[in-house]
Amino acid sequence: MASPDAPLLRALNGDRPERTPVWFMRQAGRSLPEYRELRVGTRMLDACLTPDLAAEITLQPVRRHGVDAGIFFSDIVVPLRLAGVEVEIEPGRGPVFASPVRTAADVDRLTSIDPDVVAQSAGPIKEAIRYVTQELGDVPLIGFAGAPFTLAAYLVEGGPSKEHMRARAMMAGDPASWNKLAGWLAQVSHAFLGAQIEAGASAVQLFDSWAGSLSPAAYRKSIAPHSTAALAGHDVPVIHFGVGTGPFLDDMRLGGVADAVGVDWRMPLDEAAGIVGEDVTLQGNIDPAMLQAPWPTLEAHVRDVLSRGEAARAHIVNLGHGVPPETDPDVLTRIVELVHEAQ
Ligand code: 1CP
Repeated sequence: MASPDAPLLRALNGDRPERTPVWFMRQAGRSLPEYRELRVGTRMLDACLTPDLAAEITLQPVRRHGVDAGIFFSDIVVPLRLAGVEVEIEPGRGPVFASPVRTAADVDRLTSIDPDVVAQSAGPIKEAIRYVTQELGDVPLIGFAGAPFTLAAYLVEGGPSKEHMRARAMMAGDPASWNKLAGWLAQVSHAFLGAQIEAGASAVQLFDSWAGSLSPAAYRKSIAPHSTAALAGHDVPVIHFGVGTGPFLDDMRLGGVADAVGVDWRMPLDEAAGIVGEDVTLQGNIDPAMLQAPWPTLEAHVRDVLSRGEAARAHIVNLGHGVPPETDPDVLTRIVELVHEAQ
């Protein structure tokens, strides 16, 4: 069991531990050679649902970098697979659905699946998490889920897209179908988070990676209530993350449901702190592009992030988005050392 004194949990609670906590979105997988070796011959979603593989991949970056949290190795579309939706993750591309959900009839068909199925079929995930949390000892495990909009962005399109036009078009043109779809996705993500918490996750992160494609008005009206529902009643701290959410950053607090808000690399943390106020922790926001810069440039950037983070009630260091696959893992280890040593 993670200790309540773990720096990550203290920071989520609004404290400033002696050591600033640091972890990296997408630390599990991709940039690690030991990950690529383990994954040979296993499809991504099969790896997610094989307990010993998922557990080992979750632990790899914690051992290697000494980060302050593990993030469970899985994917935002795993609960959809558990619900029986036909989805694969194509290498180099991302989630692809056999049948995009575009019309009112498509939405009716999908949402007739009982979201309780997710909880009932979450056995492999819970098994992996029970093992991981035992191995992690004092270090907290972060569980996660996709927010309804980011999941819908894939489902409606049928795969990855740039501006998520079809999901936004459904929202604008057929709000009844949109609310039905987003409401169902909220229940699916809620069940996925519940399974992870039940098995031992100490905190959760809701990824609304693509929320930045929305206007503040659309976010407030058509998204925030569903994201709030995905988190309702879970009694562990919540981190809420999106890319490009500067124009509605205060809404990302979800009226106080989020204990921490993730900030991407575009907005300095002191500016973000001025917007969200003193009731929320900030997470971020090293520019992933900086990981390619010479160390003195990167070091100065990390120190700047740390110093601007002092404007928030508490700060969890992370990247502004996920670790790019081509990242040299030693650079991540060096950042962890720097953050832990910095006063
Ligand atoms: O074969 C592979 O290695 C596939 C690459 C991969 C990996 C390692 C995918 C496909 N997903 C994952 C794991 C994953 N996905 C994690 C693991 C834990 C960790 O963070 O280390 C997490 C938290 C996710 C969440 C996820 N999946 C998000 C939100 C986070 C983010 O980066 O914004 C999103 C948008 C997805 C969809 C997805 N899955 C995979 C890819 C390549 C994508 C993005 C596709 C796109 O660009 O639209």
